[in-house]
Amino acid sequence: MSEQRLRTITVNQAGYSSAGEKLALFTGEVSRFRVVNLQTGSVVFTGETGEGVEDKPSGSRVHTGIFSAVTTPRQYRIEDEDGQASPAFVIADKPYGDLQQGLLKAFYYYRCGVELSGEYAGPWGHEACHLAAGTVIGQPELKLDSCGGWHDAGDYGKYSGPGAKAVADLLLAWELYPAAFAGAFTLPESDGLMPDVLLECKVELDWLFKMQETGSGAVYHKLTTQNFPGLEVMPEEDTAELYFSPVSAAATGDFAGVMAMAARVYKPFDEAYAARCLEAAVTAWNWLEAHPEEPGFTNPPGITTGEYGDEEDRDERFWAAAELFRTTGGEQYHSAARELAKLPFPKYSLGWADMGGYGTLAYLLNGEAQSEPYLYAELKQGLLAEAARLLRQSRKDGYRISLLEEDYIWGSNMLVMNNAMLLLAAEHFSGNAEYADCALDHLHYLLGRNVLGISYVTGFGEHAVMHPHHRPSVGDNVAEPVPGLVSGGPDRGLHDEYVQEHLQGKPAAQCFVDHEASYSTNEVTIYWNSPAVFVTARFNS
Ligand code: G3I
Ligand code: 9MR
Ligand code: ZN
Ligand code: CA
Repeated sequence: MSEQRLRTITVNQAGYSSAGEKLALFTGEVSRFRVVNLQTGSVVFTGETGEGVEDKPSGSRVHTGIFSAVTTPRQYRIEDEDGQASPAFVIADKPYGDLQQGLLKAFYYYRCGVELSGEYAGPWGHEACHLAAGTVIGQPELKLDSCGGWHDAGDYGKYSGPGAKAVADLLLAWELYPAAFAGAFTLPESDGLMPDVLLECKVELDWLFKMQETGSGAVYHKLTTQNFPGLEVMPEEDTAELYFSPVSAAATGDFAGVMAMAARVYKPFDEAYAARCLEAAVTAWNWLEAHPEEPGFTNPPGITTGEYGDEEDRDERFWAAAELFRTTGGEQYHSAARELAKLPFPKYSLGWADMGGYGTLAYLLNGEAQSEPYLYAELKQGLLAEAARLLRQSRKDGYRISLLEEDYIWGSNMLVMNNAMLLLAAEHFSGNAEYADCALDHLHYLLGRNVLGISYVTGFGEHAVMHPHHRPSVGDNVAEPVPGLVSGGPDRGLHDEYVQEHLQGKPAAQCFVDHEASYSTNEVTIYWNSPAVFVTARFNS
């Protein structure tokens, strides 16, 4: 692999909208720059970068180059007087249509249990995988159908809670920005009736039904082989025995939350399906009610795949109650949500372990009229205060995002997109356009306006991630990785051997390497893609 080089002129490689503000970010000294029309070679704009700010997370001095005056839809590049050049980018009326489509199509590529082929998969096809029944741990005689859903990530495990987060982001995107999902028919199931985003989520929901324990209503935490397969193993070659790990309260709460949401969203399209989702949500909820104190999940002996441990399940319970209340109006769910809301857990967080933010969004989106006014006001005020904090942090940051140095953890790009989602939720409830502008700055970061000048979305951008820790991309003999995948991004904790060897002493935002061995910085997952779909949909609606 070539030595990682810092690109000094960074842009959103997926482009900028004609009407919007346009900023490139430069590291190094103040300089003059020019915007060049790629087709004609002519200089369409010249300018000078601003004073610059010291940026702690990236360990660099960052200067702003404004070129908002360029509005003609074309392809461009920015150059400076030292012969440095930015990656190419477009200016277009709607630059992010293909990006949203690609980020959503990624879920098709994550599908398990079906062959991916032909016009839908392009060169990235593979045979049907993981078709065997799984063994329930603790009940060796019990074999259950486990087929379907999405692989979690670069590995082939399937995990209930992370799957629920991914579906929740996509369904929220559909609920808030339906116009952004009009007119795309790119899946084998596309019928012009149900939008692709709902068809794709149905794949995961259909699998989630299989994760609910018959009788109890509780939900198995995960379904995986005992160990991760080798990095070059294609999905259909991964034939080791599959195991259902024990049920957990976190998985059961997430399941109830997402099924209650699905019951509402699918109702106009398929009443019977919606009814099935609601029934599943209610049985899961009833189990939670009967099991108020449950231990957090830990991997059972012999299982070494992703643990997704979560010691705190009040957030998942809160989400379930709020979502069931929003969907059914049932007073028992409202009072449960009100009681849970009194407890101290994060209410504005959208992470796979901290799902309280989904409960808050469900309660607020249900409307003030249906609410307990004091709780509604408190949650709304809290959400806006959190967004204001993110806005303040972004304004101090050289790359204009809300992450502090300590936020560059495993999957930092999820925080980038989750924070952008929260800012957009604040825009929704306040009408304040500053929150949307700040969210867009987060998208610019993801697509290349970061200290490494790399687009963290495969297939999107001239300098995009090429070597994700993603088994199909490693094993398929196709040079280009599967497109539309969001890489985890910088992790200052240096959690794998490759980065431990190569990145010692780097500033937080540079603790990333585009190498397939780096699972802690360059893996991909469904729940890093899903908030990116939400954010992109906002700017396509
Ligand atoms: O929350 C703490 C924070 O308080 C602390 O300051 C920070 C310091 O490092 O750590 C934070 O915890 C991190 C946690 O993620 C937060 O989400 C841990 O260090 C970090 O190790 C942990 O990483 C998780 C990783 O699995 C290892 O368990 C990632 O979130 C999670 O996305 C990732 O998930 C894996 C699955 O296990 C297997 N499939 C692939 C998937 C993606 O890599
Ligand atoms: O490939 C695995 C990846 O999908 C996981 O996210 C990661 C963390 O749990 O683990 C990876 O597997 C590595 C294992 O943990 C340690 N040995 C090297 C494996 C990667 O090839
Ligand atoms: Zn599979
Ligand atoms: Ca939790």
